[in-house]
Amino acid sequence: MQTTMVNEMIPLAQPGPMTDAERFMFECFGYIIIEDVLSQDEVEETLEATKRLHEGHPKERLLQLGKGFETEPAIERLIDHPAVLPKVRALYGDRFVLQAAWCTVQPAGSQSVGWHQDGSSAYDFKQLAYPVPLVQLRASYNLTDQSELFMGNMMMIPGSHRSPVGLPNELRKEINVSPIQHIIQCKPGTVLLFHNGVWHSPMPNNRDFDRYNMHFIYSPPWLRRSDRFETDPAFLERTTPLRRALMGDYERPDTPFAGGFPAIPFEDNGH
Ligand SMILES: O=C(O)CCC(=O)C(=O)O
Repeated sequence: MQTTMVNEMIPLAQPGPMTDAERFMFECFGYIIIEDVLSQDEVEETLEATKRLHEGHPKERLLQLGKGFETEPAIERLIDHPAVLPKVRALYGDRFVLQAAWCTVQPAGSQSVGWHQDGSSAYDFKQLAYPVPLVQLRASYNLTDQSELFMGNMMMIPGSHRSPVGLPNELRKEINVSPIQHIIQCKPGTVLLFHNGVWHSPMPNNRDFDRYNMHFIYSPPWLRRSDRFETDPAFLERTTPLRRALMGDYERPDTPFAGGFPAIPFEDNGH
């Protein structure tokens, strides 16, 4: 190879509010990476919770289980994590909901390579507009070591959320699809925040331990939730006002002039 580049182009961001430079990176790449969001103790506690959720479920291929926050406090705490939520708010403004929370395992010695953009196969988000709008913003918490290749790492194609053409069909089950792809190598406790339009895939997990990621997907309030029809009333009753609002269980979400959408009680909103 004759061409070289001086840096590895990792879109690193700091925990907390989105800086202008981070916003620029997000808009260019479609994703940013926030390191050290969870301490080792928090990673362990969350990992235990995710393993409990998957108990009794088959461990053959990638499996995603929703709404674990209803029963697992360690998962619930991540819904409005201060390292991440301000960035979600920077991208959406003050009205958004948790559309889904997927607790995802890529079992030891398994692979589910499949490059895709997030969205709905029933009505593809690409049909809405070009470039595909931000309607599912995913905060993906890595709970197991993914610092080397073939640990179930997320693979991403930076900037692909702006591509008017899709990744060719014949490449979608391949690991290496483009010289511009990135493979995220990161420690547990790192968060990847990405736009639904970015082409991505899990890398195979060739290790002898299961890979767990906890994905939180934030959306505009009118997008139908995908991990639940409604939130458990007992959870709504006992959780915090902010988390309750983020569940989006509005009584009449479709009243005119946004009347059905009560303001989300962010701390700095005077609530
Ligand atoms: O957890 C993973 O490895 C990938 C999940 C994913 O790509 C998705 O749910 O769209």
